[in-house]
Amino acid sequence: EDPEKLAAFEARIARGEKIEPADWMPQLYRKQLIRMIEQHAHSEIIGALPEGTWITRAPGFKRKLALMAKVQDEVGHAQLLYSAAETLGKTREQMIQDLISGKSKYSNIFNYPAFTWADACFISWLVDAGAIVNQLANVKGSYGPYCRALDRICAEESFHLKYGHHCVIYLAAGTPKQREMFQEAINRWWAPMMHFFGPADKISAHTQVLMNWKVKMATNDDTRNQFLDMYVPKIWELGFTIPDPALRKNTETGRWEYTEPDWEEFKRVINGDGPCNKERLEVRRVAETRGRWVREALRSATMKYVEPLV
Ligand code: FAQ
Repeated sequence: EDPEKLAAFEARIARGEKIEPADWMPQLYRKQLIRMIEQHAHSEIIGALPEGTWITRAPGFKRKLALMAKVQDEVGHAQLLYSAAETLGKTREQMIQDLISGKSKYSNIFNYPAFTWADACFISWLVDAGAIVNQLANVKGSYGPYCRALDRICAEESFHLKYGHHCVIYLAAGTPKQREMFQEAINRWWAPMMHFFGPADKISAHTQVLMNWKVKMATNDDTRNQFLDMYVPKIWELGFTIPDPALRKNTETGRWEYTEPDWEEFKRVINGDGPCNKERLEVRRVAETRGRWVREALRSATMKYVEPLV
């Protein structure tokens, strides 16, 4: 890599300038961004599945409508993110191929089943909350197309968060059975939620390089801590418990203490061996196969339309 170009690139980042697709960038910056944005896009598309199965079973017409709009938004976020990743030179077709072949990763948390309506509520409130903590930090990052996509995503996610919170408050203020359902959802989802922010800083592979180039604006432990800071008090306020006896805020350090998450389980799940990985990818494979004729028809319709004009 040309040291002068690299120094000029890093100086731009230090000044807080955005890097745009046609600008010079180190190969590693491009590679890391493709990896991260692509995984983020896949997470949105796979993330639509556990909640998506609840659209027809959501309690009441208004909840069905709201959930349908939310799921549609998540798929829209994937489209924005695939477009941002494409500016770096990887085609959307290749990204989809890498998703369905299992080569690319996506968020651990969507490999768990949403058994009950309360699980869907946990996702809408707390998984969205976790996603927002991460995205609000990275919106100030260095790559223009990713930041602009995140900006729009955050605006939409803030509605999802309100919707999710509303659903949870309803359960919390409901019958003992409804409260029990949400408590069970917390018990099931807490471990994956702790994993969601990524491995502990001391074992995270990419944090340092991503933070040097302002792609990632906070470490995994910092975003996890921020999430705990904002949401644990809200969960406790509603009278629910969190299945970690060691969870407490250390008032001296200002940091949360918790039982070390099981990173072996995390690794298994992100490498394809979680409770729902096969099922999630199968849904995407079927969609890809069933949608092929639509893509082909569109391509040939465009050709026919364009040809007479040339
Ligand atoms: N799941 O070195 P690090 C959402 C992998 S969007 C799976 O710490 P990094 C919206 C990582 O890729 C949720 N894999 O990695 C929604 C790497 O593997 P590799 C997604 C994970 O990149 C809500 C290895 O572990 N958000 O939820 C995870 O510095 C509700 C080493 O890890 C984003 O993607 C994980 N949780 O930090 C939708 C935001 N964590 O590639 C529907 C953008 C780590 O070497 C319903 N991404 N890995 O094979 C990021 O901010 C970062 O990529 C992190 C990971 C923080 C996720």
